[in-house]
Amino acid sequence: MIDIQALAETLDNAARNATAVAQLSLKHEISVNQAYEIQQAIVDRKISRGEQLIGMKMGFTSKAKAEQMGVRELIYGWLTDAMLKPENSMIDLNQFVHARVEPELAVRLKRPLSGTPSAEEAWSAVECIAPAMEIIDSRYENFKFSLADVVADNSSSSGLVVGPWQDKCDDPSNLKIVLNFDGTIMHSGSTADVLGNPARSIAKAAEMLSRRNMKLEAGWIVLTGGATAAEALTPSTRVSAKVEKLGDVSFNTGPEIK
Ligand code: OOG
Ligand code: MG
Repeated sequence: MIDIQALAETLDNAARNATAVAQLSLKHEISVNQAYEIQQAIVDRKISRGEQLIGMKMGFTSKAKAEQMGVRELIYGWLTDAMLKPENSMIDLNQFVHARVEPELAVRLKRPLSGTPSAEEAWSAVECIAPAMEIIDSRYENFKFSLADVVADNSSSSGLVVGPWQDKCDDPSNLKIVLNFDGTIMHSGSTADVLGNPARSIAKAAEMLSRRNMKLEAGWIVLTGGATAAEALTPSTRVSAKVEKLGDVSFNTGPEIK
C-alpha cells in the first residue's frame, strides 16, 4: 500500500523548496495509475492554495525527448496560472531544482474535446496557436526518473512562456522549430517531430484524459510536447524559441543561482 497524499506532499514540498528528493520508485512500488493519482493530489494542493488550472502539457511526444530521458510512453501533466511566466520576463532560477527548457507548439482550445478524436477533429477544436517554451524541473535527484516517478511529479511541469497567440494554420505538421541561448542555436527540429503532427498530440491528450473520466476544456492551453531535446537553463541567458510562420518567444534568466 502506498500513501498517495503523503507522496504528493513530498513532491509538492520538493517543488516549493526547490530541493531534490529521491525517486519514489526506489522505495515504493507505484503503478502508472497510482502515479496519476499522486499527480492529481499535487494539483489539488495547488488549487487549494489558490492556483487555477489553465490547461495541460503532453510529454514524450518526440523521439528526441523520449531518448534523452529514457521514457517511451506518452505522459501528461497539469498547468496552472502560477506556472505561466510573462514573455520577456526575468525568470529567477533559484525557484527551481535544476530547470531545463524545451521549445513547443502551444494551442488554445475553443471547445471541449473528449473520447478518441482524430488529429483532424482535434485540430478543429483549436482556436489559436503560439510559439512556446516549457520549463521543466524534475523534483528528483539528477533529473532521473522512471515512468511512474515522472508522472507522479506532474510530468516535470514547472513553467511555460507563451508567445503571441495567432490564428491557427491549416497544417501544423511541418514547421521548423529552434531553441536559442543568447542567439546561438542549441537545438532545432520540426513540429513533425511531435508525433508526426502536433494535432495528434492534442488528440492523444483527449484520449488519455478520457481514460480517467476527464476531458480537455474550452479555453485550455495544451503544450503539445518538446520537439527537441531539452537544454539546462543557465544564469544570465536570453532564451528564445522560434517556430516557422509563428515567430519568436523569449525570456531571460536571472544573474545567479544558489
Ligand atoms: C518530462 C516531461 C516531458 C516533453 O515535452 O516531452 C515533456 C521530462 O522530460 O522531465 O515535457
Ligand atoms: Mg514539455
